[in-house]
Amino acid sequence: AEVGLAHPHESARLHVTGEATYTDDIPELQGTLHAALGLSQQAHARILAIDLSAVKAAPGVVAVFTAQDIPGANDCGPIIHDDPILADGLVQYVGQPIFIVVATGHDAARRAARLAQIDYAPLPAILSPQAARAAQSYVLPPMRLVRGDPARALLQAPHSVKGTLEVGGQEQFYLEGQISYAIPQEQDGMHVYCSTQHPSEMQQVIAHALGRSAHHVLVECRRMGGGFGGKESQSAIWACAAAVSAARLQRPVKLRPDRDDDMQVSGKRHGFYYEYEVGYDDSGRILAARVEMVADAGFSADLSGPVATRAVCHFDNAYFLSEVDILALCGKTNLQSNTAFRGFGGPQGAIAIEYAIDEIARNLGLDPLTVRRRNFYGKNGERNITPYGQKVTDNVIHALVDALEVSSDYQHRRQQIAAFNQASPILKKGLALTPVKFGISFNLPHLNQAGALVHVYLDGSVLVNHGGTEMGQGVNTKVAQVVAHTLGIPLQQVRCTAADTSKVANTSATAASTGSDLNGMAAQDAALHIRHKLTAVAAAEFGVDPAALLFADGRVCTDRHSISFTELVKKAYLQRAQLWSDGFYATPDLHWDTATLTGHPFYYFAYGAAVSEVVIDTLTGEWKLLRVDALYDTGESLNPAIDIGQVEGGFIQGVGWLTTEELWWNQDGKLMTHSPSTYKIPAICDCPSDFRVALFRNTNPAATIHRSKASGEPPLLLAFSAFFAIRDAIAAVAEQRINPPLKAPATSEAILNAVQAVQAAQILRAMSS
Ligand code: MTE
Ligand code: LUZ
Ligand code: MOS
Repeated sequence: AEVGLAHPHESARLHVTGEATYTDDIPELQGTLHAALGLSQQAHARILAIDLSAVKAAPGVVAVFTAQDIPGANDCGPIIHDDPILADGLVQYVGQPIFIVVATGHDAARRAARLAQIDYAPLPAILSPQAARAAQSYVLPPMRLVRGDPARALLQAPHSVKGTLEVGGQEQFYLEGQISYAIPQEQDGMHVYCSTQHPSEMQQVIAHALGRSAHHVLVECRRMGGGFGGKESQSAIWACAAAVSAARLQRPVKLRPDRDDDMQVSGKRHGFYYEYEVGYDDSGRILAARVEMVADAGFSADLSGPVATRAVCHFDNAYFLSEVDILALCGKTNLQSNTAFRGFGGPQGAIAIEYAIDEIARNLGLDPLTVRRRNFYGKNGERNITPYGQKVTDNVIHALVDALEVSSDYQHRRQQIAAFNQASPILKKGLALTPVKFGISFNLPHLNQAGALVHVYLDGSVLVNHGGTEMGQGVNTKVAQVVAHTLGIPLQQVRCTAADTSKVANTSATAASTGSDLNGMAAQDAALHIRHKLTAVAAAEFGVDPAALLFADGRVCTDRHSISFTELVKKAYLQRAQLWSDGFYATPDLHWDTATLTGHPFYYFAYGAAVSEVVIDTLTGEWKLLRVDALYDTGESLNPAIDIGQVEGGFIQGVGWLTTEELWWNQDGKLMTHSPSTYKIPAICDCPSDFRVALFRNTNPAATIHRSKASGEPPLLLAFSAFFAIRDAIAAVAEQRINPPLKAPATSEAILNAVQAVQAAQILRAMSS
């Protein structure tokens, strides 16, 4: 049995020795040229004139291309076609590419790109989701989901909380930046090595930009040094620019932006602004909820539609909301076009209800864990319909949270922290347990499909190609385990190759945490076809019923016969049996009505919970994460080592989003935090020294690959516990129950502001009483 074992990642050795080949490590062909992009210096302006003479005259420059030089369509948008490759007459954000410069060397191209003289006529710029809402500036129509009579229920509720919340965006900060290397082939062919989560879409947009057919374009990706959603659609601009240059010059062209350009050009997680109102009873049970969420979509639609849909479908998180009114708006701003980032709107949807629940608990003087529990989806088939109409039939949140409460020693530590805070005027500790329920499947049903190709060679070795891309998350390891298991051979006998559009066609992005679910199933399907052929050969050979055959440990046996897998393969070949096969999978039972925002968008839910303990310094706003206990539901894990890594990584990435990672644009709309010197992702010193991650033992009632569950995105939401632990610590500065007005990211500055706001509110209350 190769599935369920903690095998190391197939590239683990290569990652740590530095031998793993990323796109930039592919040996360059002779004659390779290097491109850089010339970027807009204005947030919103008409381009009056472009003078590129100094760029063209710069040392090493071979060519300069503008929008007019694109042979096909000047468009690389994933769904709505409002994303030009190069700005044509109008710029819509600081950093928008206007021209491509191609030179003999990487540095020469970068230096030359700075020399353009561009005359702009500035237009008014919208730089925040609130400003977009005020101006009614949207990239897509509003989405609204209403169930019951929330307005009446809000009026009738004995209590309510009402407020606003701001949650910032997040840069994906993949360690390997965006990169494409385009190599022209004979007869209009174009081979593009691209660091992308979505080779098929890159193939399509490149063909479109070149005015050629998809069969002319081959996109290949062996691995990414991280994607995190940032290479789902946002790899397109680089892929198209490299391919257009290569096609025009008939020479290989590589485009590898430096980090500053990467961050200025590409979209990030959507920041959100919320207005919420939640009615509740004396026990803390929610009676009605209303929220208006404004996403900062940036200048174009990109994936904002599905992101907003996922936000709508995750506002409930783990809670039953009977009367609810959710309005999601995609604000059009003059900023980078925001895009996929781990969680894909789910974290932004769920944090709003958690924020309100935290306030309800404080208002009632209850432990937030008590209020959370009172609102969970029902255990026994009651209170189990989501606002979008899908029934929650696999709920494990009660058992999971009960287990975590005990294993984390929650109640005892709650008392210890209260005692600590009593005795400590400056340092305050906080504790929070937060749950996660996350829907697994692309919320657009048709994307939930995958293909695979499995070859068995005559020496018994197996080569697998599938529609997924490897970004460090371990999809190749898991898929290889599935194939090895199906054929009953050791994992070392199976190898996965690079994602390649010429092997599996029309793949979906490796996204929505579905990579192993979908491609594991497709590869299993292919391997089963081959196993059936081998079964027929062995059954005839042994003169037994095919059902009596067992494939295990590299052999095919009955209780009286045995042949090695490799011997059997040779026999099958001599009998002219097909020893390779394709495989396909489409997730069953999914439907979604975009008009009413209802249906059955998710095949199943993944659950988890985490407890974080923090200490803050109320004089400086500095803080530290002291201990984290996380429990995550991976069903029958395909690979517990990889899944624990996903939980740890997702958690810490979520902590970065909610604490240190602050995107900051100046008043002209220029992103000033465009490198690691100013944009602070978590480092090892930000990780809790006591970090306990466990997998919740469980089986997936949905018929997923070996009853496993996805682990890519949902653990990011476990970081809510760190944010609410900080809020808990801030609240401890006041004797009364005051809700700290904490925004995300809760930087030290934001923490200090909230501490002072609570102190001021306390003084006011003392004066008025
Ligand atoms: N883990 C690593 N190491 N690197 C990544 O880029 N991306 C995340 C998650 N885990 C990512 C990662 C995101 S956004 C998604 S959608 C899933 O992995 C995609 O892979 P999967 O569907 O195979 O889990
Ligand atoms: N839906 C989703 C999507 O849930 N996750 C995604 O990554 C995605 N990407 C494109 C379109 N819909
Ligand atoms: Mo992940 S945001 O779905 O690439």
